[in-house]
Amino acid sequence: MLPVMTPNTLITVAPTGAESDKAAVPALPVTLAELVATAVACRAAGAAVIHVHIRDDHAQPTLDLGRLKDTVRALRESTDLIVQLSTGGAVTDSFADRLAVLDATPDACSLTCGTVNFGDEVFANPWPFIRELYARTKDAGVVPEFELFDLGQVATLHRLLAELGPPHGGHVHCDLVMGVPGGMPGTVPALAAAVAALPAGATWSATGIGRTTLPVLLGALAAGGHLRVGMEDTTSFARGRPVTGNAELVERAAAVAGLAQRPPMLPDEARAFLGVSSRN
Ligand code: KMH
Ligand code: ZN
Repeated sequence: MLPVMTPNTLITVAPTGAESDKAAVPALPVTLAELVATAVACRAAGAAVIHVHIRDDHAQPTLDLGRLKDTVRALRESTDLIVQLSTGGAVTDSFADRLAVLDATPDACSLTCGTVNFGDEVFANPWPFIRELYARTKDAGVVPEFELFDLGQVATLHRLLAELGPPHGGHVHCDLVMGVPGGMPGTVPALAAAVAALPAGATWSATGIGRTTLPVLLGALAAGGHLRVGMEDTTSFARGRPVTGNAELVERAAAVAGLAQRPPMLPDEARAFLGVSSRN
């Protein structure tokens, strides 16, 4: 029997997030210029997708539509990365604003499949919102990435696909977000349980928050999965050593993927893999 070929590694960078404070984390990219510079560096280091949250003039998270459109345009002008906008935003964002993110016409978007405790907060994703957002991704021709913070969210993903059918592009790709206080832990048993429960044919990435970053990265590669890294998920490179920039997290992920004989996918390869149409 021929060995099963495991594809090259899709690396997504999540450079900013909505939670870290610029004053506490000076290397966090919060302006458009900082985001573009980060995107260019991360593309050179091996990223194929960028998961984008933006900030306002005071470095606070925002879903301002004009800024989102400017961001999508600037990222497309300066890189060939797949631009994935966050529809999760910050825990304080309204459902209406989160739905309107699609009007910025990204290539892809995140789509979280359930409500989860999020530290002392709640990241709210009730079923009617999930359903509406998914329906709109199909209408808008935006490829969703299903964000799964817990095992129960995998069940909701099955329900979504059963009721509304496959996503735009036809391929189901998930991201396991592990180690959020309130979600599934960033451990190999939790990773294995979540992967075993995914829909047939789905592919997946994983990211571990904070100190679970490295165990999740190593476990995901060993299990044939893909990687998300970035300062949205960790601001420490090693114990006592802050991250100096997103590119070093991508470089490390690319190096380990290379050691695993699964080097990083280029953006064009990632477009074909995820069902994202090419730009021209
Ligand atoms: N900032 C979190 C509340 C996403 O981007 O879709 C939600 C989040 C998920 O980061
Ligand atoms: Zn996010």
